[in-house]
Amino acid sequence: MSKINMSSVDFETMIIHAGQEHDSAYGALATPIYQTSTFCFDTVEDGAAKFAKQVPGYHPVYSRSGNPTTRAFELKCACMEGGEDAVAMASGMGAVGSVVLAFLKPGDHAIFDDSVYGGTNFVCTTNLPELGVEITRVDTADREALKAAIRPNTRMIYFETPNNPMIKVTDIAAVKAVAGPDIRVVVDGTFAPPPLQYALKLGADIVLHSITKYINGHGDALGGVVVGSAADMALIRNNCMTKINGCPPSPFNSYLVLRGMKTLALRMERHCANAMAVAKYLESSPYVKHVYYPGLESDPGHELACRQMENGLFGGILSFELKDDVKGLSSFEAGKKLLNSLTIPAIAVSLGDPDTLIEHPASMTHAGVSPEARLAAGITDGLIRLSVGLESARDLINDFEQAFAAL
Ligand code: LCS
Repeated sequence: MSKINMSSVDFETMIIHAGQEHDSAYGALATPIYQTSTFCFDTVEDGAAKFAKQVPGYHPVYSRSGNPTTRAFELKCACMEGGEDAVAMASGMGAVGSVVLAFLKPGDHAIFDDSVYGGTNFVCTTNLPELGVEITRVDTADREALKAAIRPNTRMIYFETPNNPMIKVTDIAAVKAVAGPDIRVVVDGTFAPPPLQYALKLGADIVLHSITKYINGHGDALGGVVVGSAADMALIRNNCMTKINGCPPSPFNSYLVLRGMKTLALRMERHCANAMAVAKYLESSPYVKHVYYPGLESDPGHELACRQMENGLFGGILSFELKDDVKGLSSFEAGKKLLNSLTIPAIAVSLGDPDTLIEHPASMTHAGVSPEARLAAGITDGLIRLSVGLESARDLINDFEQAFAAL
C-alpha cells in the first residue's frame, strides 16, 4: 500500500503512484498483469464469503466483475478525478452505454448536446428512443435553451467539453446549476482529461472518458472509464457493465493504461503546447477560413476555457476549415488535397495519440450523423479535425507549409 497521502501531493506525483500497491506475492513495483479469468477459493465456505463480500479487503472472484490489474487502473482514475469510485470498461462506448443503461428507463427524458461523438450520437438518436427514452438535443452551452428543454421527467443532461469535433466548451458548473440536484449531469471529458479539467469538482455527477485517447495515450489499447459516487459506480458495475454490457477491459489493456497514465501530465503539456502553436499558425494562414480551438483569444469559448480548464492547458485537438476558392477549389476539395499532401499526420480517426492524426468528420467520425444535424452543429463538409501529437511543432508547421503550397 502506498504511504503517500494523495490529496496532499501534486498531480505529477499522484498520477504515478495512485492505485499502485506493491504486489503482495513478490513486491513487484509495476502492477502485474493478472491475466486470469477466474480466482480460486480455499474452500467452499471461503468462496461463499467472498461472493457475499464478507471478507475484508479486495477479493476478486471472476474477471468480468473485478480483476486486480483493472482495479489498480480504476483506483488511479478515481483518485485523478477526485471521485469516490470508478468503473473501467473495454472502450469509451462501453462507458457511454453503461451509464445510459444504468440511469435511463422507458418514459424518462434525457438532454444530449447537439454535437457529440458519432457513436454517442447513435445511442441518443436510435438506441435510447428504441428503449422508450425521450431525447432532446440542444446546445448545452446555451443556458436558456437548456432551461427550456427540461421537463418533469428529465433524468440526465449529457455533453462533452470540449466537444467532438467542434471543440466547443460548455460551462459544467452552469449546467449543474440549471439541472439542480435531481438531474444527473454526465460529462464526457475525453478531450480534456485531468490535469486540464476536473469535471466532478466543477459540479458534474459523473465524468467518463474514452481511455483509448489521452489517458492511455499511446494509440495501442481501447478502454473507457466512468467516475463518480460510490453508489452510482456500484449500480453501473453491478447492473450494467458486468451484466447487459459485459464489457470489462482485458487485464493486459488495463496494464497498458496504467503504464500510459504515468506520463499523462508530461504528455498533456506537450500536446497542448503543440496544438496552440499549430492553431496560431493555421489562424494566420491565408488559406484558412476558421480555426476552432479554445486556446485562441478569438475563440468564443476562450474566456470560459480560461476559467474551466486549468494551468493554461486547452487540449491537443483543433478543427479548422479552409477558405472556399483556394486555387478554384471548394473548401472540401482543398481540404482533401491538403490531407493527401501532409506527410507527418496520419489520415486516421481517434485522437490523443503520440502521432498527429487528421480526419474529415463529415465522412468519417460523424458520417452517421444526418447532414441536417451536422450542419446545425457546425460540422460542414469542409471541416477538418486535427489531433496534434507529440512531434516537434516546427516540423508539423513546416509540413502544413509544404502541403498548402501543393494545393
Ligand atoms: N467519447 C468521445 C468524446 C469520443 O471521441 C469517443 C471516440 C468515444 C467517446 C468512444 O470511445 P471509444 O469506444 O472509441 O474508446 N472517438 C473517436 C473519434 O473521434 N475518432 O475515433 C473514435
